[in-house]
Amino acid sequence: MIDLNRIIAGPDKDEAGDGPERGVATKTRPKTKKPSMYRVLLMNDDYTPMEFVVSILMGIFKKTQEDAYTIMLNVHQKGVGTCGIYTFEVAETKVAQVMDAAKRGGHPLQCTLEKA
Ligand code: TYC
Repeated sequence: MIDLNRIIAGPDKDEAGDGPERGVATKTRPKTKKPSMYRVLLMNDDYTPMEFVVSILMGIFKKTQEDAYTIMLNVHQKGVGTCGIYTFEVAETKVAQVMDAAKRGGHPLQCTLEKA
């Protein structure tokens, strides 16, 4: 049978060992790049109840009650704080879940993400 690849690209090995390599480069490197990570931030405001923020941190960010209270208090005192660091899609989903819960609860709570 006629090998079309040899006709088009030439032999893929330098069989004679006396010339430049020919053929199509097919070397691949394993896909091991680490995904970019994103920090999910919670903003303070004067109206959202502390208990609501704690419930968000427990329900959406899977924090214990103690950790949730600590994070909430940190945001309350400093103005902004980190809820967690995730891949983009996870971070984006959590921000959307917080904003949706805040809207449904009638609270002005704001949540954003930034590159970690
Ligand atoms: N500052 C709010 C209050 O005093 C509580 C609060 C904490 C609101 C954290 C938002 O991200 C927040 N009720």
